[in-house]
Amino acid sequence: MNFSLKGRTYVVMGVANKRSIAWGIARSLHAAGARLVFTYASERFEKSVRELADTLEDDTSLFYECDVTDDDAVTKTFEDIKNDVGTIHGLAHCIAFAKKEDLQGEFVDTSRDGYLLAHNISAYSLVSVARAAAPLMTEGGGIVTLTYLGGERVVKNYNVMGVAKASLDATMKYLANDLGKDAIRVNAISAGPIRTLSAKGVGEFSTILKKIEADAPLRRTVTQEEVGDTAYYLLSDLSRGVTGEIIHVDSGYNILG
Ligand code: NDP
Ligand code: KAL
Repeated sequence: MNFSLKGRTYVVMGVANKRSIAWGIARSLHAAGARLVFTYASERFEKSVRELADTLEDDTSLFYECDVTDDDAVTKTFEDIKNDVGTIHGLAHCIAFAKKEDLQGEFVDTSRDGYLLAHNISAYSLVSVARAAAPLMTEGGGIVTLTYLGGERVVKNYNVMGVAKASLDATMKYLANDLGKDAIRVNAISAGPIRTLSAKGVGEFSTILKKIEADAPLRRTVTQEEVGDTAYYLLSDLSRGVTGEIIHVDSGYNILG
């Protein structure tokens, strides 16, 4: 069995900057020999994604704008990718968003608007992206999404995003069941807290990191590289018997009572 990704193409959605988990995934896939296709929400991040990709050795990456709240944009992005590269072998979905005011205080105060926005971008987007990407995975493939413990348990301040992650986790499993007959596997990585742009400005983030360092079985936080290598595992044939699974890359924190 050959676990190199040479000759394979993977779409990576959600690189904002060098701290993004998506960038950790991109580097692991690239190190394994994959060709990369990047998508970003708006022009605002295009330059930074292109500059990062430029740092990859022998870079042959492609770039597309794709706001996942827009069904036509999602459809067009994957049509363009099909025209430009043909077959793809997998996809990393590293996208989430909620309004700042819904990530503090009490969950009971979440507005209908805020609830729908968080679910639209953070959970439904996996459905629309999987539907658009599946026809390009003519040799089978893998889809990986990023989730967090706050979807399984109540975590202070995570609020509406926790409910959206619970929806994302179930979405991942239903997609795994639908797409399995086409040899497409769908899995999630539940990452421990990592300081990224999304985490910036989040109250008490440093306290959360300190708690992981004190209590997690490995007594340390995890890195983008560690999540990236697990994504490589899930997107390669190493995990060929695994689908509908949530792998925690969190120093073991989730096993604590
Ligand atoms: P980043 O801020 O680096 O990435 C978040 C990404 O979401 C951005 O690239 C942003 O795109 C994208 N995004 C937001 N709205 C849209 C949209 N409408 N269309 C397309 N893309 C959109 O943060 P992370 O790397 O931390 O987040 C990646 C994933 O990891 C998220 O699902 C997050 O919930 C999850 N996660 C993060 C953890 C952490 O501690 N950091 C822990 C567990 C899970 P753009 O930049 O182009 O706006
Ligand atoms: C318990 C934790 C800390 C509490 C809070 C909330 C974290 C929510 C994640 C969510 C994705 C953050 C946002 O949507 C931020 C957004 O309102 C403002 N930021 C932006 O618009 C930037 C510029 C762009 C790039 O961000 C996005 N997302 O588009 C959770 C911690 C311990 C773990 C984390 C951070 C989990 C997670 O899901 O990210």
